[in-house]
Amino acid sequence: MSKNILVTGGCGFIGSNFVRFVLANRDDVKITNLDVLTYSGNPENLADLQNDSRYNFVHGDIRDEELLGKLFDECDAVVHFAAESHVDRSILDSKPFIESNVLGTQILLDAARKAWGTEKGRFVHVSTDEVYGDLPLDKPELLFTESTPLNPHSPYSSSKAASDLLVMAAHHTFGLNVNITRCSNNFGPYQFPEKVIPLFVTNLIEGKKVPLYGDGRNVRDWLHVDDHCEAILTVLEKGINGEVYNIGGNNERSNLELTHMILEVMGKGKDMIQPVEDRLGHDRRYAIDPTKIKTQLGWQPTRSAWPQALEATVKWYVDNAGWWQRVKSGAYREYYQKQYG
Ligand code: NAD
Ligand code: TDX
Repeated sequence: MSKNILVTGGCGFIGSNFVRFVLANRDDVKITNLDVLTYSGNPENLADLQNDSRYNFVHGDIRDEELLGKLFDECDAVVHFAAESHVDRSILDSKPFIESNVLGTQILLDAARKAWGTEKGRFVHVSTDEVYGDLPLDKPELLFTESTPLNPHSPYSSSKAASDLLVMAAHHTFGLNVNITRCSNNFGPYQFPEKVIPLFVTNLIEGKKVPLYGDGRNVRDWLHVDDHCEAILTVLEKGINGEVYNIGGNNERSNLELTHMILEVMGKGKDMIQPVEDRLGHDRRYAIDPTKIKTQLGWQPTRSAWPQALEATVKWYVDNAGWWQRVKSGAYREYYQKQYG
């Protein structure tokens, strides 16, 4: 097991849950969290670890080669979350996506290679199911497997697919020890309230309507963030060098079904739905086949069953209003204005 893990993007939604998950479940691990703190990076997400001697925060960019040189000397694995992560923002302005997701990943790979060569280290790249493109609604038997061709549609997913290819290039060309994980949509605590679940829940708490894109029939495959974190830790500990692992919980829901469930949990009526213009190039359906990670590495999702897991997540946002109110009052306001008018 790796003892000194460099986590990139650990102040974001999944990264912060991962840091907390690993420190709670492994006694002998130290984590350095490298995060530049973009709009979605929030050190408050890990405020409870401030005094934990096994946790160290470094405020910096994955594109800072000099800084990376020092950090890689002191770690034996990297789990790479840092990225621009929101599809709608990539449609408004794709440049930051290319800079962090593509260039940033390459700079990180180069630093890993220089520090570790082919003998040491592990590089786990956290990617997404969106790199496979989308699936039709009328063929429910079709799922994304690891051999589904990459066919990304948005600037976000294209930048993630580019980073996946660069990771495999570092493996084939330089022998870097790598894994790629491709997970479906996550939900849980500390998700930035631009993503659909925290956006809808916090809007409803504030008495606002929820903006549902298009006909609401688009389907997403939902997994609790802690199940994702456990899967990444499993890949870090047991993954075979050079392999890709899909992660998902076979939990497909249309956006309309999701919205109705949130409204029901929160005791609100369907009149709170505000149909809005569809997302440009809106992917119809994502659905992951997680057979490989289940059968080869023994991972199972245990925290994602609906409606309980969704109810618990809604409750977290109700109980932690201070957290998202501080987030929503910042730079996020400007973006919301641009996106939804
Ligand atoms: P997020 O936007 O909440 O967090 C991203 C974090 O990365 C932030 O803390 C940000 O400050 C940091 N960051 C961005 N650019 C950086 C840079 N140049 N240098 C250092 N830090 C930087 O995103 P998330 O939802 O937690 O997603 C994390 C990763 O998981 C992403 O790579 C994303 O593609 C992937 N993923 C997300 C989901 C999902 O449902 N959210 C599903 C599958 C995969
Ligand atoms: O206001 C909204 N209204 C709406 O109907 C928003 C923000 C979203 N939606 C729809 C669009 C999608 O079909 O809800 C669905 C989920 O949207 P997002 O939360 O933006 O997630 P998605 O675009 O599916 O991408 C997410 O999952 C894969 C993450 O943001 C990515 O980082 C991850 O790779």
